[in-house]
Amino acid sequence: MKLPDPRLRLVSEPVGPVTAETRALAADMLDTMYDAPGIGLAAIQIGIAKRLVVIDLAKKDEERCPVVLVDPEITWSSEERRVHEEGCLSIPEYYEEVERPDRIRYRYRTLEGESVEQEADGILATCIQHEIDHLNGVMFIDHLSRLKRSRAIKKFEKAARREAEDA
Ligand code: K2U
Ligand code: ZN
Repeated sequence: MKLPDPRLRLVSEPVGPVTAETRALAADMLDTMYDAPGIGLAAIQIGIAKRLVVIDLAKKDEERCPVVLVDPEITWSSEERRVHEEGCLSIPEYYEEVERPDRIRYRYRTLEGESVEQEADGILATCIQHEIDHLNGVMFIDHLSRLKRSRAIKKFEKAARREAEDA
């Protein structure tokens, strides 16, 4: 789903116990993510308001390394913050610098149902924070200055209107 679709602002429901349906959804999300291509995807971006995230930082010529995060949450974030250019599959062709905590600790359940807590930094920390934002209806443009954010939203509302006229 693309901006300005209001469903992107939903707070997603916890997945709870992993079922075959959860695994099927994770597989769909990974297909969508690899097609985009992207390095992360939250279920809401394909219209399912569930707290499920898929990530794969592997470059296109590297061995794929998909990670599925069920009901992920950030349990700690560093004082140090870092700026990273971010994009979003729901806000195509729009990239801006976003400042976020440089290192985080996060907890999630795997598709096998085990609970894991890990630390992340660099692009992985950026991506996990970006995806967990999606689960809470927050998008990276919400971290920008009001001026930049309003410019981005106007740009997408114009594009959405143009599409409606062409349709
Ligand atoms: O949630 C999404 O829209 C997927 C993003 C995740 C992401 C955004 C910013 C920084 C890291 C990850 C897509 O992967 S956007 C495409 C992309 C690919 C590589 C690096 C940055 C953005
Ligand atoms: Zn995004």
